[in-house]
This record gives sequence, C-alpha cells and structure tokens, in this order.
Amino acid sequence: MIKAVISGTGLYTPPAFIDNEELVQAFNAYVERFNQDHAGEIERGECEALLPSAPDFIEKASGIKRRHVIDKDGILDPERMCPRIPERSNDEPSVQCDMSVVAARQALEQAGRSTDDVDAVIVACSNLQRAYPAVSIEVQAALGIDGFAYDMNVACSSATFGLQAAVNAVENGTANAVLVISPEICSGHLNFRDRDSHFIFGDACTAILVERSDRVADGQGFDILGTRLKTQFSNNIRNNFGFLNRAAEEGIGQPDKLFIQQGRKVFKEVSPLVAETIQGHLAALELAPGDLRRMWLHQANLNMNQLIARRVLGRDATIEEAPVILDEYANTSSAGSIIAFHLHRDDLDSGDLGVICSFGAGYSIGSVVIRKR
Ligand code: CO8
Repeated sequence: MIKAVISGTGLYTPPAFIDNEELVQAFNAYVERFNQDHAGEIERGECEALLPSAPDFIEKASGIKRRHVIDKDGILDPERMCPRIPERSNDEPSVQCDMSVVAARQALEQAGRSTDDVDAVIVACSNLQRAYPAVSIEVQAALGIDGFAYDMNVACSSATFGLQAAVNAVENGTANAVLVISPEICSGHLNFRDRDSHFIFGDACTAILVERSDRVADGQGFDILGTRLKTQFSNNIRNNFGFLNRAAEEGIGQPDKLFIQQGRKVFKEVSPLVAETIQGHLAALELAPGDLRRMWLHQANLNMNQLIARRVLGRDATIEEAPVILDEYANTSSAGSIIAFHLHRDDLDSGDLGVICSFGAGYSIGSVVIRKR
C-alpha cells in the first residue's frame, strides 16, 4: 500500500517583530487617550475607564515574549492599532501568495524536489485575504505547478486538517506530492484595542511537502503513521467577519468582526480534549505515550501546553519533549505546531516517534503521528 511521508518543511518569518514592552506602550497610550477623551462620561458612570496592559502579565499568562508581524508601524500607532498592508493591484501577487511561495520553495529545497514534482497545493489557514479566486490557485500558478489546488479553513487546525487531506490524496493516488501551506496573517484580524487578547497573535507562513513513500529515499523525512481529527462546536473562539456583514448594517464596526474568545473557558475545555485525542490516537496505533520522543503542540499558551503534555505523559514534559516557539512567534494559528516541527526535529534519530497536534477554534483538534525514517 502507498504510504505518505513528510519530506520537507519551510517557514517564512516576517522580519519585523514587536516585543511585549513596545506593544504595551502603544496599548497604554491608547488607553490614556481614551480615558482623557471620555473623562466626563466616565465620571458620570456612562462609560467604563479602560485598564492598562502589562508586559509581566502577558509573559506570565501566556509565555509570549514577542511576535513577528507583517507591519509593525500601523500596529504600534495608538491612533490606528492595526497593521497597514496596502491593497495590491490584481496584476501583482497577493501578500499571502508571496509568503506562501517563500515557505513552499524552502520545503521543496529541503526535500530535494522541484515544482515539477508537485501536483497539488492546499492553502490551509485561519483567514484568507479574499473570497476568490482561491489563494492556493494563485500560489500554484506562481510556482508553475501543473495539477490542482484548493483553499481550506479550520482555524488553528487548518494545517493538520490539510495534512490529512494531503495524506488521503497521496494514499489514494490522486496526487504524488502535495504542498500544504499556511500563510497566517493573524495581525489582520486581531483587535489590538482589546486588553484581554491584544498580545496573543503573530504572523508567519509554513509549508509542508507530503509525498508517496516509494518516491522518498530511505532515511529521509518522516513516515506519517496516522492522522486523527476531532471537532466539537463552541462559540468560545469566534470571528463574525464575513461576506454577509454588509447586508446587516447593525453589525458594522462591532468588535465581533475581529477575533474574540473566552480564554479561560478555552483553556479549561480544550486542554483535556486534546490530551484525550492524542492518547486515543496513540492507542489506536498500538503505541503508548512513553513511546513519544516529541510533541509538537499548537502554540497558543505555554501553561496550556505544559498541562496537555503532563496529561498525556503522566508527568511533566521536558522542553525537548514539548518544544516552545510561542515565546518568539506568539500564536500563529495553524502555523504554530508546524513551526515547532520545522525548528525542532533535526536531533531526532531514525525510528523516533512524535506527534504534531493542533487545537483551536471550532473547537478543532488535529493529531498527526509520525516516525523519523
Ligand atoms: N494586562 C494586565 N492584566 C490583564 C490583561 C493585560 N493585558 N488582560 C487581563 N488581565 C487581568 C484580568 O483583568 C484579570 O484580572 P482579575 O483577576 O483582577 O479579574 C487577570 O488578568 C486574569 O485574566 P484572565 O483570566 O483573562 O487571564 P488568564 O490567566 O486566563 O490568561 C489568556 C488569558 C492568556 C488569554 C489565557 O486564558 C489563554 O491563553 N487561554 C487559552 C487561549 C487559547 O488557546 N485560545 C485559542 C486561541 S484560538 C486560536 O489559536 C486560533 C483562532 C483562529 C485564529 C485567530 C487569529 C486572530
């Protein structure tokens, strides 16, 4: 039977980054101005004074120290607090296409492949910059790939769900090699005026090349032993931005057209679900948690990852067992677990087992168990 292999990965990191101190300085300047401008209403009890943010809180509550972003100046401008990413003409490549091409070329280079070897592109991410034509088809054209492409969105689990789609395509013979690309511009849909969440996200793009095992040299890449997906509806992470917004004038400008969450509830509800999903997936593959050398977990919150790893292993995980990239990248939605895999796998030996696991809005969870070839 044809099996699927991860033969290469790539990562595009925007050069600009914002540390917690800079972010909080801009946020607090906005808060100060807001409270001054609304002093009368606040005094009459018609409006609540805004509270300042704090770098210490951010690091302690989340583990995040900084985040890479496409545009820094617009986010740090207290008058704007939103990245400035100018529109491009239809004749220019879109921003998500540009990011995707860089990450994809890196994945191909790592696998020793050219675009001629690829016959499918899946762009899988939390937010697509337009309705159509599909960004994936634009990326396919930019890379000169003969085949097919489509976009998909399962929020933070987009990349792992995309991986399962790629595995299915390779194993049923629809494609020989599939690129799964996740261009995440989280700064575009983060409310930088919201104290509870203004620090959470960053931007990045990952790419994964999935190929038929019989085309990949022994000792190269990772066998995909299995994928398991799980979804369970929840409103606790939500974004109501969509094409019907213009048909409902009452909602225009409301904060729910950006990312909103009940962070505490997400933490409490998702952590056990993730641990159960990984344990159940391992058991179905006749593996035990103790067989895992590494867990490349979704990178949303450090405390959450430590809890999940503890539940899976029955003890605290070492930093080698559950590597962290959110200190540097923050939450990059579906790209997070793939960045962790991309940056923390070279020390693995042939036969070592690991799990890539995403979790987030939906709720959605994707578990991919792999073995170093
Ligand atoms: N500065 C200082 N203090 C603050 C701040 C701040 N910025 N924010 C809150 N506080 C205060 C609160 O007022 C509260 O004070 P008090 O105790 O006096 O009431 C105290 O800090 C504690 O507040 P919280 O209970 O809110 O803080 P938590 O300890 O729960 O930490 C977190 C908040 C970090 C948000 C945490 O709950 C968390 O990370 N939860 C998990 C979240 C998660 O995993 N979410 C998934 C994200 S969704 C996803 O990954 C992809 C979605 C699709 C992509 C969207 C891209 C934009």
